[in-house]
Amino acid sequence: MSFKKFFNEPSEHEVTDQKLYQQRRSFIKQSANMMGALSLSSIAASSLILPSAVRASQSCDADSSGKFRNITGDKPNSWSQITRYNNYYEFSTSKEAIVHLAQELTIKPWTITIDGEVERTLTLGIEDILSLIPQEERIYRLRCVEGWSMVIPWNGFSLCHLLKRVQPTSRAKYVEFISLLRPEEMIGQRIKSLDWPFRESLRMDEAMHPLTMIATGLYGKELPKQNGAPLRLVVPWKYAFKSIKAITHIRLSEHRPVSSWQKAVPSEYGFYANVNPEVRHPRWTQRRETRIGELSKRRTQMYNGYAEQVAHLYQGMDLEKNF
Ligand SMILES: Nc1nc2c(c(=O)[nH]1)N[C@H]1C(S)=C(S)[C@@H](COP(=O)(O)O)O[C@H]1N2
Ligand SMILES: [Mo]
Repeated sequence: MSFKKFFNEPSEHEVTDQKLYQQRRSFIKQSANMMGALSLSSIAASSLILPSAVRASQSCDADSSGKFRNITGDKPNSWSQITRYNNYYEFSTSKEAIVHLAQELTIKPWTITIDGEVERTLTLGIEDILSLIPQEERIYRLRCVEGWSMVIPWNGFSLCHLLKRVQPTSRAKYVEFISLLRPEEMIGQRIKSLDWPFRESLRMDEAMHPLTMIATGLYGKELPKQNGAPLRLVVPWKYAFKSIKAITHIRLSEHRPVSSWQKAVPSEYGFYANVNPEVRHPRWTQRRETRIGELSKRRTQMYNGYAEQVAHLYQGMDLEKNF
């Protein structure tokens, strides 16, 4: 099956916004040319056969073009604030050291495999992903569990645009993300600060929510290595440790996976990790936060300011228990 057929088939009836559709057409034209030169050998031939329709519950129909550009109206932090103060235990536990140590990482070539409870296992190169899914800018809050926050202008796309392409089975209830394991380049992996590789997971409906994003860029430039290049997850209503960097593997499963921080300290890090000023971390309150670059503290908002978009996902749940 041709590359063109592969990417056109599902988009034609799923994309409702005419402009985005046109944009995508020209994207596909461009990338089809480009792909002629590029090798598709990394993609298993069987994975190229896509179903003509995707079940409604799993489709990415909430077309998000422009809708989530900056729903909180925040002013972004500077490039230097965002790229010089990072958490990335694969390199170091020191936030200021990451910018230097992460430059050792080789990010080309890079492939990502999506498997588990799917009809079609898919292995894609980062170039394939960039050319098949239109990228948009979204300014999102990032709230670390330690009490600091930033506002970050990401470039990327809703994760659901990628997930719908593997056609999740009816047993797919969770989505697990696994980071790169490469201790030769990731010197923090030579010590057991965590059980490597780093893992995170979401419930299926959280993963399919259009706010949930795969970031591939920052401020319109390539994503810096310290921020998770070439691709990382961004879930703006959850504490930032859920936003896993340097993803190489996505696995859909029936049973709830255990994520790295949950495994390391289950009493402090729950599966949900939704930003919630009412539920304290065992060692500190979550009521306030320090926006990097500001002197006085801000009040932390429920779901990090995204309650209108995501509160319905947790209706009826005891948030003290499901922290
Ligand atoms: N693979 C991986 N992803 C990770 C982490 C990590 O240690 N390893 N740290 C998390 C934490 S605790 C935070 S606060 C954010 C920081 O993202 P930033 O450096 O882009 O601001 O990345 C998250 N993603
Ligand atoms: Mo964090």
